[in-house]
Amino acid sequence: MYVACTRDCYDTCVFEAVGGSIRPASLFPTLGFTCPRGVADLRRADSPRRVLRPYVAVEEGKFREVSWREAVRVVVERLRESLEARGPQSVLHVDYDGNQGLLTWDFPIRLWNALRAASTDYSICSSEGKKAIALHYGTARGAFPRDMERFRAAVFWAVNAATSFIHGWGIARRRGMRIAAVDIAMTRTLKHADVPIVVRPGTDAALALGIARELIVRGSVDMDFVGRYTVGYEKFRAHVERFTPEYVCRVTGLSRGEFMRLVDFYEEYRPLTVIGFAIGRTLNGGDAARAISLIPALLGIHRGFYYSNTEGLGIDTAYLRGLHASGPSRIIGMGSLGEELRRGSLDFIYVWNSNPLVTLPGGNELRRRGSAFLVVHDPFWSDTALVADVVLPAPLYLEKEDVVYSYWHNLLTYNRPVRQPPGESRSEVWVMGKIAEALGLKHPLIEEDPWRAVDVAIGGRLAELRERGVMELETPPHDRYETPSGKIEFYSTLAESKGHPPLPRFVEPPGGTVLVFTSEPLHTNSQFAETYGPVPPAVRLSPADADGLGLGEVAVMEGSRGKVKVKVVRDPDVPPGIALMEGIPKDLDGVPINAVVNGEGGPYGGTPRINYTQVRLSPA
Ligand SMILES: Nc1nc2c(c(=O)[nH]1)N[C@H]1C(S)=C(S)[C@@H](COP(=O)(O)OP(=O)(O)OC[C@H]3O[C@@H](n4cnc5c(=O)[nH]c(N)nc54)[C@H](O)[C@@H]3O)O[C@H]1N2
Ligand SMILES: Nc1nc2c(c(=O)[nH]1)N[C@H]1C(S)=C(S)[C@@H](COP(=O)(O)OP(=O)(O)OC[C@H]3O[C@@H](n4cnc5c(=O)[nH]c(N)nc54)[C@H](O)[C@@H]3O)O[C@H]1N2
Ligand code: SF4
Ligand SMILES: [Mo]
Repeated sequence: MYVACTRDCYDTCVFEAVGGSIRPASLFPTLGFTCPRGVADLRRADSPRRVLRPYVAVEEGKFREVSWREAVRVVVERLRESLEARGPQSVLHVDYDGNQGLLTWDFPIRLWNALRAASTDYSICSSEGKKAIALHYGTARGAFPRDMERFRAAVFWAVNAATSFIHGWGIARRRGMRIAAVDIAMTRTLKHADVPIVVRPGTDAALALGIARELIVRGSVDMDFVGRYTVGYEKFRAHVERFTPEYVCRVTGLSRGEFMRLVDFYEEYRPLTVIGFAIGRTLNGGDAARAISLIPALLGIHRGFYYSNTEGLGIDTAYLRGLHASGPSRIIGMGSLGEELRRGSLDFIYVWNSNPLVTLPGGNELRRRGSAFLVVHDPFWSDTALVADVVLPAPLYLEKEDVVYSYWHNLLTYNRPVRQPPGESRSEVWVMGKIAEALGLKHPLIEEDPWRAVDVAIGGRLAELRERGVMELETPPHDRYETPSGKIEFYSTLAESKGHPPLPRFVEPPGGTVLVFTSEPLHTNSQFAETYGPVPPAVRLSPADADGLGLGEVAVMEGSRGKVKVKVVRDPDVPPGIALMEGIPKDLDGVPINAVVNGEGGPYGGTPRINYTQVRLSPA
């Protein structure tokens, strides 16, 4: 029996389950190893921080245990009131990738779409880069893990793969691939790279366009490939003209030697470029993703990048979410939940599979939400659950049946429970059914059997998957491009028709001290505090900056939204002008760091510019 980890993670490890225990499968690409979270999963399931029963708040932070019947009654009474008094636009569902299962995340969205409730734009993580790359390639799908065998080198660009993507990293290392890595600080990933490149935040678009120009100047472009598989090359060539090595080095902070080493690396090894989701969360981030993704096209490599492969799996998540039949009445940017709460436009908020109070810019406003009613369905007492009006217990991925895909590899897994759901925890589909029933909601989206919907979404292969436990999905040919021209569009006609610049652009960042985030090995986003303790609220600064600002061990960090109090770590691996944080901590007073983080969305997919938050640090 197999179980796949459902966390929001590139790797989607597949485990073999034997007699109530799990071990990482020796299947490619899990390769028999996993991360510190995967190792702790079974132990964590028995944590005292689990929500075991439904609760209704009696006052803030104090809860009364209730039956499911009572909890559903309270939820539905309030939901009906909101719908009747202020319409479905006042009802918001906030859900993300806490569990990537089709029945845990996608299918329950149907309830809210059937009601025409407001939805978020799902922009927090990867949508900026996904939409940006699709402007040139039709979709963002790139190389699958098996394709790594075609490459003898890799560039890890804006991805702390040694920490956040251990199997992609592991395959590159085990295969002895040459490695280049581009980041804003000397991360663990860069320390292990043959060619480590440290740039200033938000300048990657200039670097990528400069690499393109230099490859063109050197005559290293595969003109046969360009002729057969691309359009718009001449316009691109003219566009990159201004990205001279001098200009690129000035804005990125690289020496000429470093810049040329990276160009040499591309020219000599024709590497796979792994583009991290983090790129979409900075200034010029969508444009950087566009420009980086076009480098392999110059070198004659079909889809020589990896960003997100979801669109290459043929899974119809829109169908599961019911978007063919009904949809949200309005969409709220994930970076502007705080503003929305302050405007008082929301009356009822239903959260599952995410912990917005900690993970969304301005999400801490959920603590001061006025009369808005908050319901949270989660396996743990998350920070959002702790301030909710109703808390509902959810089973973990090890405790329910589901179908799980990956945004990196092409294995589809049928998860069966390895252990009993504790207490009275009930699945998302079950809760959705109860709410619909109590509302008296009759809608074809609700009436369709969930497993039938899954079967439709995965192309009628559910019976086969059930039998096999795990199966490899077929992936589309690399040289098929879903653009209007059917080719890679250096000059994007899709961008033009959407009013975006047809060629990737670059605007010089303003500078100042920039708060940037990098992932951390013991937590997945806000999860695992109950197992490994809270994420330390430490900001890493260059010793020169810390001394220059006269900082002691604790500093006040102020952004445009407010202030937080953090620990100061002097770290020679961090360049001046950067405040680097590992993970998504709360500050020394328990205020989420996201209280000061930039919520402004990027132009293509709306992803908040979390990694370009201008801050001021002062002694506490
Ligand atoms: N251990 C662990 N693994 C995880 C997660 C976790 O929390 N913990 N989270 C999962 C999730 S949801 C995601 S989205 C991914 C995130 O994983 P990654 O895609 O690796 O993203 P981050 O770790 O946020 O950032 C990667 C690197 O980008 C760098 N960076 C920031 N701004 C810039 C820039 O302007 N230019 C360049 N070149 N680099 C920049 C940061 O310094 C950081 O080291 O990892 C997943 N895997
Ligand atoms: N400052 C800053 N903020 C960031 C980031 C950053 O780098 N810096 N990264 C951003 C990124 S990339 C992402 S993806 C987001 C992630 O933001 P979230 O999606 O909020 O991330 P998680 O912390 O993983 O929270 C998932 C929640 O789902 C719950 N959960 C797990 N399994 C299940 C289940 O089976 N059922 C239900 N009902 N719930 C379940 C968990 O207990 C947890 O409370 O954070 C973003 N926020
Ligand atoms: S969090 Fe990622 S690396 Fe860890 S078990 Fe899950 S999929 Fe694997
Ligand atoms: Mo993410």
